[in-house]
Amino acid sequence: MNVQTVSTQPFTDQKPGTSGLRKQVQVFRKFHYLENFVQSIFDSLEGYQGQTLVLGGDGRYYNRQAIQTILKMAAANGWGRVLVGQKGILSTPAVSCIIRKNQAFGGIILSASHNPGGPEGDFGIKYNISNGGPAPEKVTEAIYARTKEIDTYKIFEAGDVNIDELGTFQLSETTVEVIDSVTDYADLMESLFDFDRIRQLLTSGNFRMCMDSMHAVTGPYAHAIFEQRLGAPAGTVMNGTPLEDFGDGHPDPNLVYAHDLVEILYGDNAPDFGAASDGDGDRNMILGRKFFVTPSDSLAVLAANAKLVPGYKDGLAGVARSMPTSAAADRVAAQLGIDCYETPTGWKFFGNLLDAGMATLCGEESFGTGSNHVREKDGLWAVLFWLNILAVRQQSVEQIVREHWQTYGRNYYSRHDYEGVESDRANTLMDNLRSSLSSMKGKQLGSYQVEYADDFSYTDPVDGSVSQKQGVRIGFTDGSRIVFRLSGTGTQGATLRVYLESYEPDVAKQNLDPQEALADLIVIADEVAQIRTLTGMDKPTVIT
Ligand code: VG1
Ligand code: CO
Repeated sequence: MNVQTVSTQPFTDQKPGTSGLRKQVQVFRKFHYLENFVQSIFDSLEGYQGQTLVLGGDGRYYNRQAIQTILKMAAANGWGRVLVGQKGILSTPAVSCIIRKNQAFGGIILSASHNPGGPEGDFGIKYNISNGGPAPEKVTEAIYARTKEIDTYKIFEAGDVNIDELGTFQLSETTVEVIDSVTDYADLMESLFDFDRIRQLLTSGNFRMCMDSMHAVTGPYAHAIFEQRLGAPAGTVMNGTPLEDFGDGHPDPNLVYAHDLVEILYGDNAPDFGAASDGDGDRNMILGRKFFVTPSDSLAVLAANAKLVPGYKDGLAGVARSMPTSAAADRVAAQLGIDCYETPTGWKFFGNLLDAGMATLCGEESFGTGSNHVREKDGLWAVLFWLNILAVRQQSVEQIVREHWQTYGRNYYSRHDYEGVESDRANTLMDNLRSSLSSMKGKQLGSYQVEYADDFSYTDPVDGSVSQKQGVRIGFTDGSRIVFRLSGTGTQGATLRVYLESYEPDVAKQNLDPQEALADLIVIADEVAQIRTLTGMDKPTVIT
């Protein structure tokens, strides 16, 4: 057998962040960099020999090369079978679906999600475990520990596998199956949603939608689901061909980066419904005609309407949201008489709750929503969920959200990002905040009184594991809140995220622009954290 054991030296910077290891492409191309990390994943696992690995990525630059390397390393390390998406394409939720369907041992997803791609952009690698979800912290810590000690990796010497055609190949003892990227996932969607009803809506002539795949991974999925299975007219999906540099775009589905879609939905003769998804297909943005649905509200609306959707008709066991996500879902949960869990940022914290049957729907303010159908957030799933609700309720997106606010009140919400802050300055800002926490309780800030101030710590109710320092929260007596944390997905400098939220039960006051409604809190956030002084920026780089 042609297995080579190659000597290598550890890199010191292979610590996985919120969602896998993300670095600039030029870092990943350093000699042995990718190999070291992949071998560290394998070395930290037990019992995978002879088992199945799922492999695919979002199609960004370096995806194809990385797949060839990983296939040969999987063969050298004794995996039994590797299922790889055709052309190397698999969305994050599709990987989760395929792991579960095939009882695979795990999966490797090549993506830096919403970060830009191309030779000058970013690349990333995530490991998912056998439940289909992101590796929990215990696993990522073990991988990181291994990256600091690794001295050899194993690779099978062979020519490249043709991943462009479906088929089965042998690499040493390992079977490589090139599988269709879309079918399993599309079948799962069809099992959850009322496709007949959605088809009626989309072909009725009275309803138009527009889906922006942002030149990223969901293109083939969206074409197959919306245009083929659901009969929407050709052209419904825009930017539907995955490109290595995402057409020079930033595949982050928000009002800033999904501007093509925003112009259409806010333009003349706008369609009824618009949606966008991110680089690896796990996030979504939902728009109505001239109307934006915040991700926090989206989760709450899905929860409140879940019984209208076949896959959820029996109701929800519970809901879960990440800490910075607004409390809109909590209000729905309270009304439904179910639990609402609050977890740290990152999908990996939902896995145990989903596995234990404690939560059915989960969501994050960062445009991520999902359910127990897989163990990842799922962009197209959220779009289909909305379409199913729209088809049943026969109302506009705006009507549905406004009625929701009438019933539950409105949680005004906004996130302010300060990108590219010098790391030292960002750390100083967080340290200062942390040391001021103990004296903050009871303080009057503007017209707000501090009810609590802490650094969020989470104890997983299933396995008891504790995750500390997950973000500084300042909560006020009227339910308003400011949260500060540093991003764990960036690759250059630091990104400070400031999350602002207030609650408005009065229908007459639910029509403000969130920046206006949150204006006082924005000023307070700057005062307590000295944002402008410490970052040297006078305004956020991105507001969502
Ligand atoms: C961001 C979001 C977080 C999300 C993560 C991965 O993390 O805030 O909610 O889970 O990205 O999403 P951070 O640490 O930068 O705030 V994705 O679509 O990049 O896999
Ligand atoms: Co993503």
